[in-house]
Amino acid sequence: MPPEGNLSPQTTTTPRELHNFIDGEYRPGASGKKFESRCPSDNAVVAIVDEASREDVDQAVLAARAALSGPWGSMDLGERAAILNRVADLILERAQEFADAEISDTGKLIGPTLKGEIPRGAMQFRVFAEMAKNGFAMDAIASDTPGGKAINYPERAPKGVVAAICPWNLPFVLSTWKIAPALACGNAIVVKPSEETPMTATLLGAVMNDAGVPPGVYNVVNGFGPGSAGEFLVAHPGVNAITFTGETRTGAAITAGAAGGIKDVSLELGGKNPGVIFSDCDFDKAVAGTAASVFHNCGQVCLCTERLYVERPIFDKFVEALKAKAEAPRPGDPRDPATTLSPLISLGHREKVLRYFEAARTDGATVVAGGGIPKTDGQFSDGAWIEPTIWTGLSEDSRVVKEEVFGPVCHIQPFDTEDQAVAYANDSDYGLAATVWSGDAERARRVASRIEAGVVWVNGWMIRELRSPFGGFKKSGIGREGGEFSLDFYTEIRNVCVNEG
Ligand code: NAD
Ligand code: 6OD
Repeated sequence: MPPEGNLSPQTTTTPRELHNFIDGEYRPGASGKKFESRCPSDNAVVAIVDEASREDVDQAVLAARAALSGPWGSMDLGERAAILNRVADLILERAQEFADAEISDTGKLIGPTLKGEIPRGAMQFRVFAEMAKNGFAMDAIASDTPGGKAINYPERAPKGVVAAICPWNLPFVLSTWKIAPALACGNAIVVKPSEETPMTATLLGAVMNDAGVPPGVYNVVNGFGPGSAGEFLVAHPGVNAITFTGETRTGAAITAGAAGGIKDVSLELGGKNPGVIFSDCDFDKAVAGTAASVFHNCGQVCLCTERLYVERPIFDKFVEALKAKAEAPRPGDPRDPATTLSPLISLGHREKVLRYFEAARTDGATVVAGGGIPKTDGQFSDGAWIEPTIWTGLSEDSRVVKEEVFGPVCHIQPFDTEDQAVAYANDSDYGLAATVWSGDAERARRVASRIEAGVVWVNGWMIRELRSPFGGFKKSGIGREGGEFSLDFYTEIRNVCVNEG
């Protein structure tokens, strides 16, 4: 088996052996417990992973704490920025390896993985290297109070040891989203990848070493949530802050686990994102953009649209056009550029999605497209495939309209007035993302400003600037990350008040 710091191209017959990455080295787990990771396109075992015990997590956190008082803690910001830029360079040099690892874990399509997600992970390090290079200076505040004249100098200090608990849907993009700002701000980090997708975070350990990141600054512990690495990390007294992306109910459990230690928590949680399509939209662009927003990555992006509201005059035409888009993608080998459908993350997740298919039928949905499992041949017949699925005819309180499915699905509802569309869009416990499609720029902006969501796209989807704020309203999360918006979470602010009286 190849060592995890140098992943050769995957063959499904030779699973990789993955250790935890602690204090700059790959270490076997202390308990000897292991778990399997499978590729969902054919259900083959692709990795045998050491499950981190409480002792392993303790070692990782202690290594991170020790690193804070080593060279990393006192490093010049320009030098830290240079190291982060080297991390980016090395990811790009090894992009094929990272893409191969990500595909093995997720069954994602080669094109968007190699050309999109891996370079985007590298770009996170560039963005935060640039910010570190410029310093994190804040404006001084002069004051003249009855207590005396003074100048206040707010300054940023690292938070300490950050725990990053990551999901499986965009493993590299969403873990680097946390790792890059944490390191740029001078913290040390312990990453807990999803048990479904341990590879890219593990491989990144070797890149960190090669780039000159001191041992202990970047650590990876593999395992599950409750009773495993996730829970041990959240409870560890040496962790100062927890950044989490995943399901809303997991976010609630993590917040409860962190409360006793008064640890800061940043939560990027679930969504049930609406798309509002007015009759005056550019029809073809709205259909293409909406299809991408529903079906991309098999619907497994927190920003995917699952509720569509279409103005009545174009409702039937829109439903027909989206049906054609739903029926086009084809399953197959994710490494073949001709494959256009990727699988769900696991057979277990497919069971959950199939239960929603059943719930939609029970509630009386019209199944416009999909609703089942696509035909696949040979080795791929064991994969976690699902048909892109469209429903109409449900009431707004049906389960598939209310709950996040996290698959390539949507329900389409007609609307008659702008107020009704906004009311539909906001009638959700979640508030992560939304789209508005209209040729009337003023109306589109007006509607966008009334939608309760952390990001509202007008006439587009997934145009995501890494320096823009990201996070959710309501049960979609707490806090904002992205560019400067990450700084308040990854740093403590100290105010130095100089008396000039
Ligand atoms: P999940 O909540 O099941 O798991 C996420 C991570 O939390 C995993 O690493 C898991 O092992 C860990 N975990 C689970 N229980 C834990 C516990 N009690 N203590 C500590 N760690 C625990 O989420 P998932 O299934 O991996 O991802 C899909 C979900 O993530 C969807 O709901 C999706 O909307 C959401 N998501 C949100 C965003 C966002 O930015 N808002 C982005 C991507 C995914
Ligand atoms: O900004 C991005 O690149 C991106 N893919 C964000 C997705 C977030 C939630 O899954």
